[in-house]
Amino acid sequence: MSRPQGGRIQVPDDLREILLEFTISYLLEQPGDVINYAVEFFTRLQNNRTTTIVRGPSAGTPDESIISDEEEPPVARFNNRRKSVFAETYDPEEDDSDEGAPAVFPKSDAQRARLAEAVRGILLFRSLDAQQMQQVLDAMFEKRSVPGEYVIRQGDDGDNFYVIENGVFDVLVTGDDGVEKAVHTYEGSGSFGELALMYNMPRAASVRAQSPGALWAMDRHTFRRILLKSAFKKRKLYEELLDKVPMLKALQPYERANLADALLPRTLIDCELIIRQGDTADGMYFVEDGSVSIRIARDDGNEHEIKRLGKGGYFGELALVTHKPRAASAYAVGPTKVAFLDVETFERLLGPCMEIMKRNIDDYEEQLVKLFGDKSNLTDVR
Ligand code: 1OR
Ligand code: 1OR
Repeated sequence: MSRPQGGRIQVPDDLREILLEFTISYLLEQPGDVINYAVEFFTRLQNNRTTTIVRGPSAGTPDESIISDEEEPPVARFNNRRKSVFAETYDPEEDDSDEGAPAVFPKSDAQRARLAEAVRGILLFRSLDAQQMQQVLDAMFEKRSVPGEYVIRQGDDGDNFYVIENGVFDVLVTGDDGVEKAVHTYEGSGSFGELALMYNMPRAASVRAQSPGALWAMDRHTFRRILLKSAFKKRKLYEELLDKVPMLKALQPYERANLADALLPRTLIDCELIIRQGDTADGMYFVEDGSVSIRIARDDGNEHEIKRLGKGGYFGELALVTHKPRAASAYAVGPTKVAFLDVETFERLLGPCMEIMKRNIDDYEEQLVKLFGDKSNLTDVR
């Protein structure tokens, strides 16, 4: 803080920004104890500032081995939406959106079939039970778009949540410099428009049709009544876990939120088999609690532990990257909780982490040689 000659205290921009960030984070999460939350928040901020991924002796140039993450925000933060966060914040516990009759838009069998196809794979719908899913399908209505049409404009209030039936849609963000930039493109599937409805904030981005398109929309009220609690809970539940996985720092906060929607919890008992060496892969896992033993079968048939993973560790990615059978088996050590990510979502969401994963796989090979002298009697990981 500087004190210029006139005696007026100037608040540095950094300080203003950090305190604003902290306040927003506190208001969004409503954790109760301010001091404890502040300690946790600023520790996280400090850790995030210089996130490094330390590699083994096989590391290439120093530049390659350090992933600096100075831009990593300490909490999920979506563009310039924080300007209005004070106006309204979301507290799912005090959510009053349960009131009123749910909207029902009657549909023909053909429409139902098209809608069912469009919502398949929508991550936000994963935690719904059958009855909720039915309500969602009843409440959705069709909307067509023409090329160049803005379905959503950044800064507007949120009206609907959209599921894509077909068509190509660009996501555009106008930065502080006033320039509109494409940050993402949906090609014929997916959903958008949930952020403004979940967090009660202005639209974080614009969404513009690139081609003629067919959308299914759900109004704000229905979204909040049926989807909000489950989606919000899940994002919050997994936010902490995903924060602990260094590789995922390569994702933007928005992408991590999508990842949280996609994860499926699995509870395991001591010694339970999670992955069997040689099997075909259907997904990968993150360790939420407890530990996991990775074991490789030797020529004599005996299994040998090569690695133990704790909270924040991940496994089962190798077969997804190499498209080969599982290279090892994985077992729970004590009661353990893992989060499963299916292969389709892995391919869709973890593209930005691919380089880091591949580098870590290089390290597997190094370790392998150290452990066994050479890797000639084991399958090459590539
Ligand atoms: P919304 O209600 O804010 C715009 O309206 C929608 O665009 C938003 O919800 C999301 O559903 C969708 N950042 C923010 N919103 C995005 C993004 C995004 N991508 C799609 N939407 N980013 C792109 C990440 C690949 C981050 C840009 C910095
Ligand atoms: P997966 O899909 O092959 C088994 O299923 C998982 O165990 C694998 O993905 C990896 O996540 C993990 N070093 C460390 N982890 C390994 C190794 C490994 N093999 C498999 N996993 N290796 C080096 C030994 C110290 C073995 C390389 C073949």
